[in-house]
Amino acid sequence: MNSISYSCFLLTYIIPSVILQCGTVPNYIRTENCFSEPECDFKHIFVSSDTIKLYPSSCETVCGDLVFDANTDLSESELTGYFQNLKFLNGSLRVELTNFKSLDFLSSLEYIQCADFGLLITRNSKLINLDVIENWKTDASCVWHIQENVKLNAEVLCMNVSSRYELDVYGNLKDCGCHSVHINSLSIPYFPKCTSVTGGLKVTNINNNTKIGALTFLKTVDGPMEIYDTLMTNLSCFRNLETISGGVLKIHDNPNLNYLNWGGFTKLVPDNFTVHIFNNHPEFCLFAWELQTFAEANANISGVDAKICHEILRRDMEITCEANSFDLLPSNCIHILGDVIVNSEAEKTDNLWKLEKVTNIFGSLTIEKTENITNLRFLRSLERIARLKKDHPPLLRILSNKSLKNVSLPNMRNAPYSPKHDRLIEISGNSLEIFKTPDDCSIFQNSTKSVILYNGRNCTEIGMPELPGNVGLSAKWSAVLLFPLFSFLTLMKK
Ligand SMILES: *[C@@H]1O[C@H](CO)[C@@H](O)[C@H](O)[C@H]1NC(C)=O
Ligand SMILES: *[C@@H]1O[C@H](CO)[C@@H](O)[C@H](O)[C@H]1NC(C)=O
Ligand SMILES: *[C@@H]1O[C@H](CO)[C@@H](O)[C@H](O)[C@H]1NC(C)=O
Ligand SMILES: *[C@@H]1O[C@H](CO)[C@@H](O)[C@H](O)[C@H]1NC(C)=O
Ligand SMILES: *[C@@H]1O[C@H](CO)[C@@H](O)[C@H](O)[C@H]1NC(C)=O
Ligand SMILES: *[C@@H]1O[C@H](CO)[C@@H](O)[C@H](O)[C@H]1NC(C)=O
Ligand SMILES: *[C@@H]1O[C@H](CO)[C@@H](O)[C@H](O)[C@H]1NC(C)=O
Ligand SMILES: *[C@@H]1O[C@H](CO)[C@@H](O)[C@H](O)[C@H]1NC(C)=O
Ligand SMILES: *[C@@H]1O[C@H](CO)[C@@H](O)[C@H](O)[C@H]1NC(C)=O
Ligand SMILES: *[C@@H]1O[C@H](CO)[C@@H](O)[C@H](O)[C@H]1NC(C)=O
Ligand SMILES: CC(=O)N[C@H]1CO[C@H](CO)[C@@H](O)[C@@H]1O
Repeated sequence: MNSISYSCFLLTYIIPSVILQCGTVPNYIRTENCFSEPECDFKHIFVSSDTIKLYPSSCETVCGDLVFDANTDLSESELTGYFQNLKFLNGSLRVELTNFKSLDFLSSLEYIQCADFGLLITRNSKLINLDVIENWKTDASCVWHIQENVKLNAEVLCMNVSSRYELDVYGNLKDCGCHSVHINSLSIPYFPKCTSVTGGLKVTNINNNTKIGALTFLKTVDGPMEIYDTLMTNLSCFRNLETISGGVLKIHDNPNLNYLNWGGFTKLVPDNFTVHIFNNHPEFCLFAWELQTFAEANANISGVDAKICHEILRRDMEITCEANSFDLLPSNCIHILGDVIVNSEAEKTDNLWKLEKVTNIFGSLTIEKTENITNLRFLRSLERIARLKKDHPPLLRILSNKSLKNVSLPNMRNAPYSPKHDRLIEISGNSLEIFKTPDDCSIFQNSTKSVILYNGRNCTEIGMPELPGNVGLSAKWSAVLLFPLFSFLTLMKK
């Protein structure tokens, strides 16, 4: 529902008669995709003893909107006769402020298109039975608003309908409880203090005065989680959240949102989790440990639009350093923000040991043109390399080293992790042979869960003769072309 029609509903709550002037209840306009006979149109929208005579009661498909409200001066049994043939309503349905006990007079209805002002059943003070709507279908985009029907127990309905349609249910005798929770500034006062939510959680239309304390009790969310169209500046209300197991996390269109700032947040499941974060505050940033959480879950972050926040001290007190020259790098870094380059200058400083405790690099790691390094023991604690930038060469590159022969990284648990999700490790142009057989390469590839690009070829191609059209071809050609040039230069020197 858009905000204009929303305010219209609010107005109608206060002064029911305003509905007649309310700009969002349209004059009858035949919806474009309504193809029934014109005699099956209902142009009057408001159902009452005056308009019902014009209702096409013999039609199975009716084009038009139906509103039952305080001015509907017909009983349920009177209405049954008129609506017994109605199967397809290509329009919207609103039932508000009526005295109906049930909507059984619409029991042959199967489909509501739900255009314009949606499906809304609110403030019907006598309504106790809505069984009939469990058989209804609507367009997938339709939100089912069922609110403030003080005698209605909507619990079963929540269970049955929520897997198929989005529900906005609150203020009834019983609501959805902790199942399929849809929170906005109107519904949050009714939200029980759930520690766990099933069937997904949506948070929307929260302004900066809304009291959202009830959300701080949440520890687990099972089902997709989405936070959008709010004015929140951070999501610290979710500071006790520990696990999201719905496969999807979407945070978008929150113009003031700068941070997630999710303290206890530790786990995303299952393995193929997808995270979307976009259209928030232009300076929106993730803390490195939040990116680490996504990396540990190997979540797909191709839809994440964010920077890394500059943080001084992590919540877990682990020391985070900015990438710097090896002379200036502190000696006790556990995490490094930025690109780390190990080359012959770095080698000369004799300070590579400063990397020995580093577990995470939030940036990239390049080991290139070193002279005397034979192995990567100085990276023995490294667990992962992760970054948020979308375009970049492989995050881990081992290029043109002279004495390097063993690239073992015993603690690397994640493939290089970025929105590209290509998991590439590039190992090229080193003087010594690093992988002698496809198996040597596969062992490294499997232990790092990555994809190895070794001198332009994949693991299985190692040792195979090069065929025209292979990936290795360009390497071969450049070798052929460079070799005479190289010998020429060496000759010149002589
Ligand atoms: C009613 O709407 C549905 C979905 O938009 C469409 O498939 C169907 O053809 C429409 N029926 C009529 C009679 O226009
Ligand atoms: C709704 O749920 C009840 C109880 O679980 C079940 O008996 C009923 O068949 C369900 N209705 C639909 C339409 O799924
Ligand atoms: C709410 O947010 C708006 C900006 O979106 C801001 O102008 C206003 O001062 C904020 N109000 C409060 C109470 O923080
Ligand atoms: C997070 O937002 C709350 C209001 O929801 C505010 O009181 C708090 O100061 C904010 N914290 C940060 C770190 O911005
Ligand atoms: C990935 O997610 C889809 C649903 O989005 C699910 O059907 C599938 O089983 C999941 N695959 C794995 C390997 O977890
Ligand atoms: C990641 O998610 C996007 C959709 O957001 C999808 O297009 C892409 O294929 C996914 N990538 C992987 C590796 O699953
Ligand atoms: C490599 O070792 C040689 C011989 O010990 C030394 O001359 C050279 O400076 C070293 N290179 C680097 C980059 O440390
Ligand atoms: C490489 O070094 C690791 C220990 O750092 C060792 O376990 C492994 O056997 C070495 N690999 C080769 C091929 O020498
Ligand atoms: C690497 O993993 C693949 C797939 O899981 C497996 O088929 C292969 O045997 C493994 N290779 C080695 C050398 O462990
Ligand atoms: C390796 O490359 C060859 C040739 O490009 C290709 O046929 C093969 O499927 C690749 N293997 C893997 C594991 O990607
Ligand atoms: C610093 C150094 O010696 N780098 C060498 C590393 O290996 C490549 C390829 O064998 C050489 O071209 C570099 O000169």
